[in-house]
Amino acid sequence: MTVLRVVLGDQLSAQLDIVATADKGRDTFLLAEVMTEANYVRHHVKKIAFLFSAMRHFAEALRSAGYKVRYVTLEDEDNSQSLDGEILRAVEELRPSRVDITEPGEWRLRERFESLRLALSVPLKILPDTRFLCSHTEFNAWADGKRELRMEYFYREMRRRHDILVEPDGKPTGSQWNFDAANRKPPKAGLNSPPRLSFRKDAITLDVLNLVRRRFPDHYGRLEPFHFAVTRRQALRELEHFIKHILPGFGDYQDAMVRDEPYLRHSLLAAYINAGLLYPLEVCRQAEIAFHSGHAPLNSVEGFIRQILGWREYVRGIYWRFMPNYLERNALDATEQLPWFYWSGGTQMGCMAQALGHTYDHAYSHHIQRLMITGNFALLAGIDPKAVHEWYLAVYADAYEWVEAPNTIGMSLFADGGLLASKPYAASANYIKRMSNFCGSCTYDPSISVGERACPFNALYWDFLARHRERFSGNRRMLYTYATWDKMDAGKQVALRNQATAHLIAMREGRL
Ligand code: FAD
Ligand code: DLZ
Ligand code: SF4
Repeated sequence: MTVLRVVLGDQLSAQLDIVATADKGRDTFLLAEVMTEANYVRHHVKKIAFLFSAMRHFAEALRSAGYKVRYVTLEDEDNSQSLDGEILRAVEELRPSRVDITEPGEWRLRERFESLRLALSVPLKILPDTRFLCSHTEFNAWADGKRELRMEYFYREMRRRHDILVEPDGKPTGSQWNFDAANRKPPKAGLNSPPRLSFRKDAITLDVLNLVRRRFPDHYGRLEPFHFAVTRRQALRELEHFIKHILPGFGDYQDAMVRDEPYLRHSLLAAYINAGLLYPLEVCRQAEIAFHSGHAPLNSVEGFIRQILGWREYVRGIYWRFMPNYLERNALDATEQLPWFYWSGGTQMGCMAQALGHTYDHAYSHHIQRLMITGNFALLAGIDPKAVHEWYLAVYADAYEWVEAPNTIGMSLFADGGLLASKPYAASANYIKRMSNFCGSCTYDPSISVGERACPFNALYWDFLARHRERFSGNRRMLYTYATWDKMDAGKQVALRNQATAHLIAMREGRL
């Protein structure tokens, strides 16, 4: 039996069964660069370049290991420019007895492959994606019958199941499951990003950069400098660098934001884990070893592992459990158009300009900037969740719908009505002022709520709470906030709400 083995751009993992069970003599791998994947959203040019270069390097690695590979480049004359088109074409030309594919990370593609079955003359087998540490069945078994799903309890079970930071008696290492309280320090003076690795561009990457420059001139983002790892070996060096030099300080300043410092103590590993160059379990194990060897403190290691073993697996579970209608959710009836400054970066709001600038330049901004700056603004301003979702999916090198959509629609915008988060991540300028040094050089003043120099986050925050009073005032975690609102005199409340309307008008007119 000869098998056509399809590998998608975010499945570049030799440990997957699609590779591990291949027959070198008989089977052929298919990898295809196609326009339908490259432009179903206006992907950041760095993301396209990273994936195409990583795909080409992965194909080379397979060839050097003795496998047959059919690699279709974007500019190949006969390229049908869709994944199903390329599978059909390969089946026609190579006449395999079966097509195997690892399940895709997005609902959209799974549907396409289900339809493709009908068009194919040979069977199509969809293999599970075993890189994840919780299968669909395991997630559903955990979630079934629960009134409320919360990441924290899922995470504890994952720690036990994979025996990570768990003592022989089943108790958590350090006697606590979660050290988050220690990980919310505001930035200290001079906090900056330690030096990061930058990888030499070889001929493959240079070719890809030229291709992207030529074929995606109207896509979002700055292409160069381009410093991404594009092979597993390079990604492993990035992991080693992180564990050795950065992980020890990961926890303390996890939530801090600093002007012109996009990375701080974050790992930058999501793009590599999501594309398959690193395995989530090996990343967690390396972090755990760093704790046991005394190299990194527990608040950093536990905090880091929680993001991967907890959040990453949890959001994937939520995505597949609640798709396809998850993308349609709009529990807060948010209908504002996405302001143009999300793409252009042209806003006077200093914090937004910083987060948007990092995003444009690096196809990256760290979690708190995504959640508490760009996400928070979209939440407060009532921007249409679908438009926000499409933006996040396009602009980050690590963005794939299975992970991006729950983070955006659920965590950030509360558009899923609280499926993912127990309360909205809504914050006024107070939070941003405390956790960053952005406000010092801003046109707006974080301590002013009404008037010309009023920071938009203030009135928009109170207006958001007032607008959604019915939904949130009974939430135990928001009682104090509503009590503060209720204590304000009526004149101040009206002034704040009028100011919020003025901010929204300025936003629509591109003056914010
Ligand atoms: P670190 O801060 O170093 O964290 C370590 C690792 O933990 C990450 O590499 C990632 O694999 C994992 N992780 C951390 N937080 C999360 C989370 N909330 N969900 C899932 N995994 C997590 N992450 C993506 O991988 N792709 C996305 O498209 C994406 N979109 C997001 C959109 C919004 C609105 C928000 C608020 C968050 C989003 N995240 C997304 C989660 C998180 O912001 C990124 O994983 C993280 O910023 C990537 O940078 P890093 O590798 O330096 O992460
Ligand atoms: C994101 C992406 C891009 C930009 N291009 C390709 C491509 O040309 N070929 C391919 O196989 N995959 C690509 N991808 C990744 C897919 O979109 C990804 O497999 C789905 O988003 C599912 O996670
Ligand atoms: Fe952002 Fe407001 Fe601070 Fe300016 S003053 S940086 S808009 S929080």
